Amino acid sequence: MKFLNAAFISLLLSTSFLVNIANAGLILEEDFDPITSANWTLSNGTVLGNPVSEFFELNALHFDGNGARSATTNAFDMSTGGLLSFMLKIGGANDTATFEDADSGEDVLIQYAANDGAWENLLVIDTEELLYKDAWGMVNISITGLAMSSNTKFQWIQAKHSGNNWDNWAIDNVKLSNNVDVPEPSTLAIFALGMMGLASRRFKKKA
Ligand SMILES: [Ca+2]
Ligand SMILES: [Ca+2]
Ligand SMILES: [Ca+2]
Ligand SMILES: [Ca+2]
Repeated sequence: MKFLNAAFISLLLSTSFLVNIANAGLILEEDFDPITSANWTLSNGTVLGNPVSEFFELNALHFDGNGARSATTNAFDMSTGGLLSFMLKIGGANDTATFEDADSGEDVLIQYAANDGAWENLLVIDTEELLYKDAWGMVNISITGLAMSSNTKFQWIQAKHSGNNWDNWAIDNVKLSNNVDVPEPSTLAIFALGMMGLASRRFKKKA
């Protein structure tokens, strides 16, 4: 009976180990429904939601107002590299109250800062880019090279625009993952067998 308990516990341990590995890659997930404020430092970005029918899914982080418009994440360990993905829409010829046509030269920059260094561009998105003009499109950015630090922050920023109510854009469904070394199944099996062996030895000693 005791041995069965020990075996069961080691099985539980190895199962939870498996679950941890499966989730280890995703380190930031934000759908703004509602926003997790602790994830962000915002400047002239507002979370708007239904009934803004032009949004991708319920609420989105919408950029408006005077001054540089930006959203900055916390720092993450990106030393193994990874992937940043999000949905983006930029005001175009449709010219609505929520998405006024952003003009040429009013680029949206996605940047990183490694180990508290200077902000560097990961991607510059021209506001005339067809993929995101008046329509939601997905952006995928591989985190490689100098962005791979143990302390990397990310930000979205539009420094140039015509001020309050002009030249709008929004983001939704931000996901950041880092690459993890996933142990091979054989390693896991050996680990589980080892746990069972230890448990049975402990039982035998007691008996
Ligand atoms: Ca959303
Ligand atoms: Ca404009
Ligand atoms: Ca435009
Ligand atoms: Ca403008």
